[in-house]
Amino acid sequence: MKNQKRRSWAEPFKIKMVEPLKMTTKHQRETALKEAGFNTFLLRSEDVYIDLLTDSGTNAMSENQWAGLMLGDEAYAGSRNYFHLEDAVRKYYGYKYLVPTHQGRGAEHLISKIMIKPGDFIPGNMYFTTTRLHQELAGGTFVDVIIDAAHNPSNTNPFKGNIDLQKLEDLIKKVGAKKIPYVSIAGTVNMAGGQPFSMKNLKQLRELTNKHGIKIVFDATRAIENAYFIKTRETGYQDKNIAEILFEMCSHTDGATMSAKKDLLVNIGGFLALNDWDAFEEARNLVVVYEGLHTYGGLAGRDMEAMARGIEEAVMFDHIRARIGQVEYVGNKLLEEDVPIVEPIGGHAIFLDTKRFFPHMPQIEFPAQTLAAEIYLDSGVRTMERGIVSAGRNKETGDHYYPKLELVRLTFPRRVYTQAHCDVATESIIDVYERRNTIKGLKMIYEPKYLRFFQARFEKL
Ligand code: P61
Repeated sequence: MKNQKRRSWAEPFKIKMVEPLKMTTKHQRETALKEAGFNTFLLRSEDVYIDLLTDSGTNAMSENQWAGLMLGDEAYAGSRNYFHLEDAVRKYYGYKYLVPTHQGRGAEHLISKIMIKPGDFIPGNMYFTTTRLHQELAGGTFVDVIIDAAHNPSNTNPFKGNIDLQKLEDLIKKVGAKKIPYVSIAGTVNMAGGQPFSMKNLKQLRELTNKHGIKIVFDATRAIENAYFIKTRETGYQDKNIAEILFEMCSHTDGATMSAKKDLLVNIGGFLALNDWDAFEEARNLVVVYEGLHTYGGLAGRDMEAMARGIEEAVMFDHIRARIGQVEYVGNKLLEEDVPIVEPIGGHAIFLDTKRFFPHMPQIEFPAQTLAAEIYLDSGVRTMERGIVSAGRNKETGDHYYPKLELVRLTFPRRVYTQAHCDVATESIIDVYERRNTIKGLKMIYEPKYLRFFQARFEKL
């Protein structure tokens, strides 16, 4: 004990209200899993013990956010909560104009419709499922320009979310800048394992895109987590606070799409933020068609209030350090037991590397889907597939994409689970790892057309 390193943080909150969890037997979980077609998205949440499916909308709000709900101004037009949110977005993200949306994909839909013409190309630092689909539905083609290291789970580059500027230049040469309306850059790249980009890389990207008149649209969903990594890993940023780094990041971009269900500590909400008046005018008009009036965008006034208050809390250093610290805690425990995970440990989740976990299983037997099902069966812990099922099919050839990364994501909702929950989840994964050679893969028996991973069904081989 004496020699043990002192832990430098604990959760900067205490618990005021609790939500009971149901414990299930293995037999109950077997039945639930079969009914769900071996897809963790199709489980009833009541049958889940520790829910690490996602950090999206699953966060615990603070007393200040809950108090804010009571101040919801539910006017159809001109709600005061909209103006509060607009002020907060201007202050912390720095964009001039705000269009609220019901969640992130609502903003992706609008920006794709406004900026992409059929035949365009949209380079980005790895695909995200909903982002790419909206780009494709608008007639565009996504092009992955993330650095190669991001596709290698064992590469420990601290900024695996960086854009490979050479790949981008090559694309510009090949298709011409006119066919590239914008570069789509995401903070702590989700599909790469929650990996950040550096400020240096973003600045270089800005220089290159300025040269060619190409815009940058920032997926700011987890921008604050990215800012934490810049502060802790990038030279020159140690003495800046999270809010300053966030503001600087946004200042190098032209606009942002936001799923507020992550960084911003709310259960629902999102926005599109822009600097260009013309694009804003169009977004403000289109939002009326798809989401709701431009001063609520599909949200209740109270949701916008909770979001505005969430921004203030999300940039607090103690909060973000504890949030990412919890993820690191789990990752380090798994590494101690030699369980293969994506390194460095990312911001919102631990990603199990199933190519190393199940070296005997071909990708077409859905190793990550199999592992997510197996973990649920073992302990009632729910995780998510991020591999071949999530990647979907090539829209031209109709064949599966075979992504290099075949991962299971253990995603940590903010301010929800204790260290003991983390220990239970970790122990379950270690147990499954110990009997990994006895586990058989799956076959897909139902495949929906869009975002198939949400609703696909499987059977045991
Ligand atoms: C998640 F399995 N993420 O990580 P919306 N950009 C980014 C996201 O992470 C994101 C959205 C845009 C989710 C929910 C989810 O394939 C899936 O508010 C970086 O969810 O519309 C969402 O924001 C979209 C899970 C989404 C998935 C798509 O769990």
